[in-house]
Amino acid sequence: MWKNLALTPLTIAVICQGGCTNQPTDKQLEVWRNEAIARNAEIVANNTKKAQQRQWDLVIQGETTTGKSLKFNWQQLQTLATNHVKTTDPLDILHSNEIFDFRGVPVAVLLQQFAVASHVTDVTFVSFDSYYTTLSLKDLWQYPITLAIAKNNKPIARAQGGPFYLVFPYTQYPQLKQKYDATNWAFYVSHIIVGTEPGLLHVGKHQVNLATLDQLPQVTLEQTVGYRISWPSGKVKLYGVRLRDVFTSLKEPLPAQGGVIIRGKAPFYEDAPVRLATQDLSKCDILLVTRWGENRELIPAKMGGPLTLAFSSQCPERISQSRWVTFVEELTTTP
Ligand SMILES: Nc1nc2c(c(=O)[nH]1)N[C@H]1C(S)=C(S)[C@@H](COP(=O)(O)O)O[C@H]1N2
Ligand SMILES: [Mo]
Repeated sequence: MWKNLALTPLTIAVICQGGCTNQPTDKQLEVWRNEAIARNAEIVANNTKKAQQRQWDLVIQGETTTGKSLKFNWQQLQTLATNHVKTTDPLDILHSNEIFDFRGVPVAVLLQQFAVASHVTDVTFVSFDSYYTTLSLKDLWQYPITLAIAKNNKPIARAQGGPFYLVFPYTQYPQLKQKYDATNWAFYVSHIIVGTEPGLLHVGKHQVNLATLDQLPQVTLEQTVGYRISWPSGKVKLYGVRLRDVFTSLKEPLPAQGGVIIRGKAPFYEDAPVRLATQDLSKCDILLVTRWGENRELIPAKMGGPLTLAFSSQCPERISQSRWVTFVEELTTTP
């Protein structure tokens, strides 16, 4: 991008070589070139700033006695990150025997600032890319399982799982290795969910809770699911409401030529939102799932709940190969 813009004046010069009368002078070229470079630098700086602000906030939410959520920005976490965990890193496969010095904030220190409801037993970490992993609350109190922001004194690059990388003190507490394997080491954590959040959906200007969703026509599917983490691999029962019924009940018109955007908690869904065409919503059952299994249980955070997106196996493949969004939070229409 940087290069493309900067080269534009040169490209013009090349095109004109055959017989343009108004060929730019070297001086003019240099002016254009500098302008292009300056404009690019500005765009890059702005994008970087936006991305950093968005990506480097860490949100803690879920079942608290006050119902409030907490947000920590990069600066606040820097200040809190005083704990050192010296451990091997199972995801650093080229250095699997090396002991690294991770600096970060123990999850327990973050949770202390949050009035955890007494019945909560687990905590789910959601990552930028929509990955999620769940740990027992008891272990988080007992061990210095840490959100690391530096590895051997250097900030952790995105490619290495940064800026917030969930690390386990394997070397000091080898028993943790039995309980939590490499799949629990979560890269680029963006949200910590204590227990499971109450079902709440934003639809345009409306907020819809689980009780309201329960009043809409209920649909049951029984099929294999497209979720990647912690769901059974065989056929599973899913219960919920059709997306199109949600819009109808709220008297929110669906744009005939447009569609719907389904956003989940992971910031990934902001950059690559799942879009469905209005026409597709009437082709087959596309559900907002509220319960699952033989006992119609609520969907816990460890399975991406309380609200998830599902596609009936009757849907054309083109549609059902969309992402099965977990932690669904918002539906919006798009022209
Ligand atoms: N954010 C995030 N963390 C993650 C994953 C992921 O896809 N996203 N994969 C997990 C799994 S299944 C493994 S085995 C390790 C290594 O993942 P990799 O092979 O993709 O590096 O990271 C774990 N942490
Ligand atoms: Mo994995």
